[in-house]
Amino acid sequence: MKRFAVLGLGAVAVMVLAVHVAFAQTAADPTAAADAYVNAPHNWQMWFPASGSPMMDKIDWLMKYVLWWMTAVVVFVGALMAYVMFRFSAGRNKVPSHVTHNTLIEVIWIVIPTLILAVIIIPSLNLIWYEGDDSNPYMTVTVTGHQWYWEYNYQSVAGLDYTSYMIPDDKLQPGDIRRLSVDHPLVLPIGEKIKFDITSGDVLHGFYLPSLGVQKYAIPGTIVTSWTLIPKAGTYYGQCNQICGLNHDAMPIEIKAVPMADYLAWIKVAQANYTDNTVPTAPISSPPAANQFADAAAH
Ligand SMILES: [Cu+2]
Repeated sequence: MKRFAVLGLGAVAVMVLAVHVAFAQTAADPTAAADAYVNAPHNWQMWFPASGSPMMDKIDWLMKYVLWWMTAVVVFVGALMAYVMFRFSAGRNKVPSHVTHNTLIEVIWIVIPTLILAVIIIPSLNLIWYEGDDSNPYMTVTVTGHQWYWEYNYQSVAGLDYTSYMIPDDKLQPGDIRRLSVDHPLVLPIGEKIKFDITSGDVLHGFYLPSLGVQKYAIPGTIVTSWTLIPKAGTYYGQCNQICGLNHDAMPIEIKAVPMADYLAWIKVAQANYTDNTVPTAPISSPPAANQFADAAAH
């Protein structure tokens, strides 16, 4: 009997410990939900990355739509040229025609391309307007490019302004992605419109999020806006795509998109941990030169 009691107590203790560990983990990392889906480039990838936003859905659609029109035009013009080269070659067409005008055919070759341009320009303009409509966002983040890291300032959360550095190769942890993972990712709630005020603290940078369809210059002294809406919890990556100096390749963008409750929980953690992180005294990245030469030596 005594033995059973001891076993029972032991089982309860194990359960309590398990629950405690589970809660401790959730409490420690409110962005854990973003680990379930990782939208990152992979080897031999073709086409665009998997879409992570309605804007990217529309870009993807327009690209394929225009590609079909282009294919039709290339096939038609190619076939016409092949026919003309065969049928009217010097050997087969000894006495060339002197006809230089044909009103009907000239009207056709102006009207048809005009119609093709019209059916392309209408969805193109719609997409441009859609992309430019950053009205009524749930929140706005000021994104500042620096040589060579990003700074995220949450306008709706007083004091929440932190820097985001790439994790150097020698500090990668299991689960990190080389050259894409960062120390402090940009955390956003899913299903809400997020506006970006994009600027730079020094030179031109590029705020480029391929899977979300966002690509804007970060220009010193001015603010360029964009926006996104991420329906699915996950981790999304981007990179600076404007040559901005020695460590241009070392300023990736990592976004953790999590449910609203997790986002609100993360804000509390971030406010406690990220205070006064604007000017890092000891950035996690290796010094530029060492980082760069380490890379060169690895090849
Ligand atoms: Cu840059």
